[in-house]
Amino acid sequence: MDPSAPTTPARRLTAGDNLTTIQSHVLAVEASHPSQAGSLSWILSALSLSAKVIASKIRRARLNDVLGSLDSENVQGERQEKLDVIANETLLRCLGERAGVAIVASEENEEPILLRTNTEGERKFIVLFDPLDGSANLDGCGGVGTIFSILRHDRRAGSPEKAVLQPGVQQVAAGYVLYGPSTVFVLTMGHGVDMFVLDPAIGAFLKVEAGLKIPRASKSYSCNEGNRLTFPDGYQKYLDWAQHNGYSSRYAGAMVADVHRILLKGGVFLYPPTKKAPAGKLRLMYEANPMAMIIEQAGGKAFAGKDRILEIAPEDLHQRTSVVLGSPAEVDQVLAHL
Ligand code: P6P
Repeated sequence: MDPSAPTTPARRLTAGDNLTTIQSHVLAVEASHPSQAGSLSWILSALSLSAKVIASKIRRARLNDVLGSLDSENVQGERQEKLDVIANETLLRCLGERAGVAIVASEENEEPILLRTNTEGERKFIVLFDPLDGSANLDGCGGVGTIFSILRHDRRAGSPEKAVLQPGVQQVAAGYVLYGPSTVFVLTMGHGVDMFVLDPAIGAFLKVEAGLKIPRASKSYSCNEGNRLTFPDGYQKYLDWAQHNGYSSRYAGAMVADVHRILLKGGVFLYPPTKKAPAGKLRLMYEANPMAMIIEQAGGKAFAGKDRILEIAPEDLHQRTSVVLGSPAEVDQVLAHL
């Protein structure tokens, strides 16, 4: 026997060795759905790269003095955090280098940005995103996230402003990144919901959950009760009912953190109309629609009042909506009071 031979046999990879990255997952999905073949993998790779860069910036923000807000406001009239701008620029740069992206649209930019036009028959996409959702939580080291929505680009739609205005049912993929105790990437390509966690040791997102399903029911609701007195009556009646029926309340103040908890544990997230935001606060195109696709793909429901969010016909890139989403039984309870 060769004396230089290892004394113990190389450990064989077992099924427990998790080596499914986002890239290999996306290629597998595209292989089993030829209609999507070869189109999304480069775009999702750009989103994965952006998430790693943003996660790195967030984790060292206080050390590198990039916490805190700027004197500027975004198109929403909201104070911008330094990391809002950094996250936005990271996504614009990573997506801008992908030939499959025709248009990008961001919460931080007034207008959509036309990157390239598609030739006849060529498949290109529109990527909309909220680069750093819940960024007001950063100073307190709370959960923040990136939310994205991917639509097909139909060059016959005319201007970028018109091309982006598609209902949520037209999304070909959607998801979010939660920068929490770990960095979690949750993705749907229309065939279920899968979850990946960043392994910083190798710099890859590895699949940890496949085909996530939201619990059918759970006695937990999530809303900013500081606005309760300005909610329409039906929502106030629901909160009375929930509190008389032993429901718990959890609210992180960042949609990604609240929705992720509900996706895994069940419950219902509500952002009703308020006096300050009579149409609701959350943005339809790059917050409500992607989250609604994720929740519905996981077996949940997502409504704006009595309307299914994914069927709302958008009129403006930055239009707002109310949101009730989560476990089907819990969403039904809210709707029954409206
Ligand atoms: P409020 C963050 O600003 C955000 O857009 C969502 O992430 C979050 O769910 C909501 O607004 C929080 O709003 O009024 O409760 O602070």
